[in-house]
Amino acid sequence: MDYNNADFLTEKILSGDKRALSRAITLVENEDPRAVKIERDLYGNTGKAYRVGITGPPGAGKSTLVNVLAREFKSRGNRIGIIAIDPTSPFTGGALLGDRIRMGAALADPDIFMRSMASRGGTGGLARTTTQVADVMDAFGFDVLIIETVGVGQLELDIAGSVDTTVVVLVPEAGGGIQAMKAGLIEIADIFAINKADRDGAEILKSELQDALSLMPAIKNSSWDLPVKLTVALEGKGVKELVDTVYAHKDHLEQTGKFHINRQSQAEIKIKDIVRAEVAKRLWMNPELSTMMDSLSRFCVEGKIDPYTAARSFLRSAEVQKV
Ligand SMILES: Nc1nc2c(ncn2[C@@H]2O[C@H](COP(=O)(O)OP(=O)(O)OP(=O)(O)O)[C@@H](O)[C@H]2O)c(=O)[nH]1
Ligand SMILES: [Mg+2]
Repeated sequence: MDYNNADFLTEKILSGDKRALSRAITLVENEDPRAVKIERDLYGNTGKAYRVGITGPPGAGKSTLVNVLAREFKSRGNRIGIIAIDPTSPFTGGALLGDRIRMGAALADPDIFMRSMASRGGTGGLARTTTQVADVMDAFGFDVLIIETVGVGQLELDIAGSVDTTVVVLVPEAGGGIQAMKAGLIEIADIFAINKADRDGAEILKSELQDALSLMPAIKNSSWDLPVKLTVALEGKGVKELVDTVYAHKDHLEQTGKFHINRQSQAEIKIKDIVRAEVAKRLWMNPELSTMMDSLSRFCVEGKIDPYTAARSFLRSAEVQKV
């Protein structure tokens, strides 16, 4: 038995071995076949961690906030797992190093485990395997999972489908409320944190946001009043209140039954992803279909057929062959 063996890793993860956890996460990230076995065997132990997403524009102070949030959650008796989605290339390591420095204090803590992932291959500001990594960390026994993802235009929307509470971090700047509305951040936010509130304009942004919110009927009619909190992550200010607000949102989800509904739609997304990948694999790996694809693509270039008709004949052929 060793750290390359799936059963060994599963057993060690359940007994709290962080080295096994790190190793399994690497297998998941690399989409190694052993990861599927580990994920399946661990699945019965997932679902206990409360998942909090931290998103927002680059440089808003998300990592700094995650660091202080993690310590606040810990002071309330929780063990914390952090996943930081690094928007840059996995090969430079630059942002990874940066995150390690900004989260320095939290990292030295045995109750806080941090993992950076490259966002490559994924959409929605999440790495493709983020939810699988989160599941493995969940099974390990963390009480709270914090997922940091960079907000890049529309692309952070996926985070909202992967966590229980989404905190959108903004910073004071002119027109920030309008920008948040345009970028669709209001739709995904469960809580707003205006960070860098030590700077001018935080109160103005807060009232801008509240004005924008009052204009949105869907949000006005919701039984959850979208809170806008001020934080100074660098000084740890407002962090207790922010954690209180996360717990208030959790209570709201549980009391309204939304917690269960959200978790179910997250499970549906996971199943669909697996089905999609499996279908694609079957189609692309089939030798006869592959030959057919060669011809079809050639016919397209030669102007004999359009891609839609080509796709339809391809699918018909897959059906006939019962692929
Ligand atoms: N003045 C002030 N600066 C802050 C505050 N919080 C974070 N910063 C600074 O803002 C800069 C960016 O902080 P990060 O925590 O790296 O921000 P981020 O959103 O994680 O950045 P990316 O992950 O690169 O998008 C750093 O220099 C922080 O020290 C704050 O509350 N006030
Ligand atoms: Mg960061």
